[in-house]
Amino acid sequence: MEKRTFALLNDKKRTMGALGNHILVEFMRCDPHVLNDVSSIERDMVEAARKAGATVINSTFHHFSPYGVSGVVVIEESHLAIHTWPEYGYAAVDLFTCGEMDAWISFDFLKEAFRSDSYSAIEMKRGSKNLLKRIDFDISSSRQKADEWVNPGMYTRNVWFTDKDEFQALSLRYTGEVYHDVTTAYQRVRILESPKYGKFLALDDMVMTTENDEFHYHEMISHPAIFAHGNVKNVLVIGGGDGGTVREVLRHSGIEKVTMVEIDGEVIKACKQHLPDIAAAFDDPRLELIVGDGISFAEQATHSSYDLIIVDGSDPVGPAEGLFSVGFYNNCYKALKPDGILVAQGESPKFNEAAFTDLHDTIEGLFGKGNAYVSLFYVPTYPTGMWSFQVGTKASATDFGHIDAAEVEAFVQAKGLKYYNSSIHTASLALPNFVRQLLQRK
Ligand code: SPD
Repeated sequence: MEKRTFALLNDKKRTMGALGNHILVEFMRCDPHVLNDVSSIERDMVEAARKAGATVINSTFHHFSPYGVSGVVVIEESHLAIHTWPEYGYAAVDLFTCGEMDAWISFDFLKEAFRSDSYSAIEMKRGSKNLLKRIDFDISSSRQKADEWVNPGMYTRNVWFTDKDEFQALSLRYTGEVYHDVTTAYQRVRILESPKYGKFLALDDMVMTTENDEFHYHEMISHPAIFAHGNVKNVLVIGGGDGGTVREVLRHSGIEKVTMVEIDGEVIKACKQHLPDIAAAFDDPRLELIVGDGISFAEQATHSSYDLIIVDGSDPVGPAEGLFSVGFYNNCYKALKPDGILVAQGESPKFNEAAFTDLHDTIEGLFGKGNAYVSLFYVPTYPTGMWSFQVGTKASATDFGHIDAAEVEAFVQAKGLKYYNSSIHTASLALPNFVRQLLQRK
């Protein structure tokens, strides 16, 4: 039941006889997820100001760990400020305005945005002119100073996108630009922008790929397996909706067919529109693009049909959870030709140790001891920066570490690769002792 309380401490005429008008708002019983999402709160606060006709000057918002957001939107008419306690479903909001702006419009907008069904507000005049005396003072010297102080290159927004678990996080400062924000049946699909890493794709609150470091991931998920196999023609990619993986696979002229199965068409749409350099190969005639469930696809796939299966899924929460199950990998195993190779997004040995080791056990269990490999590489925009691909080779004769170095280097030069080369191929299989111990812990 919606509950509201309002108290008007002053007369209705907003700033009559006063310098400003202040509405102190209590939003209760709000959606805690909304109250913990720094980017959507900033967007809503800015929008609330605009809806009331304010001119927005600037905004700064901060996410506290583990939860809570504070922020302020500076407007020509004064400011809107907030602090949230998601764990209580509560937000304290100040709407401070000068002039004729109607901040109740902002109030109504935020009430809907935070999904608050219990709220109260107190409106009061600030700076009663009866009590104040106007002072004439010379402002020319301060104008001069202001000109000296202004730093036109200064970046004043301080908004951070945080990809985290309970204990650690990776934050990217972002510009506040929201290029795409759609919630599908599977996840929230966003394209945001970071000054350091360019535009990036975020699924729910996880960074998937950024313009400036995507090549680390996409080169390493594709080329090592293709070179280790030596004769890949038919490839299945599960996931990979941003298109980076198929772009890299299709660089190889020997590839005859790639089937890509992505569950969420919105990811493909968003990336085609906003990350065209990553989603660059969707028109390649060798690609069959299926929007559908990769888990069912693998279940129904013809046995012994693929040279290479790549699982380019997100983290094991939400729609990608099934991409970490034994049943799914068993179906992939069957769909591989007798000399086929499987490469899977393998999580991080420093961030999600359980998912990392469980996947290794699954692959080793299906492909056999000695046929399960871990390749480590670095992605600056994933939590901890250390990430893995996990590999299973169906034929024991295939040594994943063995490549024709001259052939790899010629390819690297011809295609202008930025991460993968023949030395990286070998080096990525060298594991630190703590990772070896993790894998041998049983
Ligand atoms: N924590 C991030 C794991 C992301 C895996 N997939 C990224 C998709 C890039 N094509």
